[in-house]
Amino acid sequence: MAFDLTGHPHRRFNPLTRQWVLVSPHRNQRPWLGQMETVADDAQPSYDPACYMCPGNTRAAGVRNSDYKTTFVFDNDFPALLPDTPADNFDVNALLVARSEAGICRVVCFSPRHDLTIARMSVDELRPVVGLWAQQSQELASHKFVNYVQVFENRGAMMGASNPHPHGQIWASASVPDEPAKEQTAQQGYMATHHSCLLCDYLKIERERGERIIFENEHFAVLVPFWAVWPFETLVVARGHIGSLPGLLEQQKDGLADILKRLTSRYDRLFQISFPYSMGFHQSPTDGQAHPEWHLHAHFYPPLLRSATVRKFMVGYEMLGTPQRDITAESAAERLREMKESS
Ligand code: H2U
Ligand code: ZN
Repeated sequence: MAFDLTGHPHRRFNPLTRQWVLVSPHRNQRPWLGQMETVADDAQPSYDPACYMCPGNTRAAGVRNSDYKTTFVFDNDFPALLPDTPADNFDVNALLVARSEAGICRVVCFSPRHDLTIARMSVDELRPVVGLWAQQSQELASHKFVNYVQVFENRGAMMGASNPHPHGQIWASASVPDEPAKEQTAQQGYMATHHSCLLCDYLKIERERGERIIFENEHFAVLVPFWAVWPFETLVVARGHIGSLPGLLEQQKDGLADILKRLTSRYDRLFQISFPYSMGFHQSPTDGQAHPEWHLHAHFYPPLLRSATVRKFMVGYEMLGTPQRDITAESAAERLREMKESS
């Protein structure tokens, strides 16, 4: 009996984090065969006087938002990191180890409209969001103590977003957080061995094979990575070897805005709801070193599995062993490829 990726349980390797995922395709739980209940989309007003992100409203700290027309950025009033944290270490026998962490946390409103989402915004409206992410990444990196800028969005109550107003966050920190740190080690290791970029080479293979590519434009490609853990996880990869958001040319920023709109509108169609996810960009650290190994990309991690209400839980074996999935990356990609995009 020959080993077959579509029929036999197997482990797949994530070369970016050097971790494994267990795939059980023999269970063949094609998620679209499950019950398809639709959930009432709680329609939002275009302006909510009680929202701390709407233009002109007052936030928890008593500060008033400007009457912004496109995007708006502010320092998080309840920041997880503080810029003036003194640098120090704590170490008891290498067993009780702590390091102080300085940082800056900001909130980015994508639109003055309370009722929009990335999927419902136009590409023209998304373009300033991409521009702001790049500008903020650059500005935050200019603070001497900042070595990494993490741009992300928690979308939907299921992912813990505190407010439906379209927004994301940016945390700039003195340390490179664990996920990009793992990816950095892997990208450096790959470049040292192969004398080429891990994600450039990976994207080339995926474009040749086609089975996990969802769609692409001139500047970015969207695929379900071979090693995806979340059922409809996707990877947005820059087609050129670009290390960071500030490194994007203007037409590449246009390309990214187009990709974001198209991907999220496909997601919304999948289970006919405003699709929840956590997404974020991984980019080069800002530690003053050259990082030729870094290749800009975004991860979308949506929790839903089978319908608007049936989510994947990372429990049991995944907490104690390794992450596991039934539906293969290839069938998730096929499903997302079938979805229509909205304009
Ligand atoms: P999330 O929805 O992704 O949790 O982000 C909202 C952030 O907004 C959250 O980190 C901040 C919270 O601290 N916030 C303010 O900065 N000001 C407020 O008035 C309320 C919430
Ligand atoms: Zn609002």
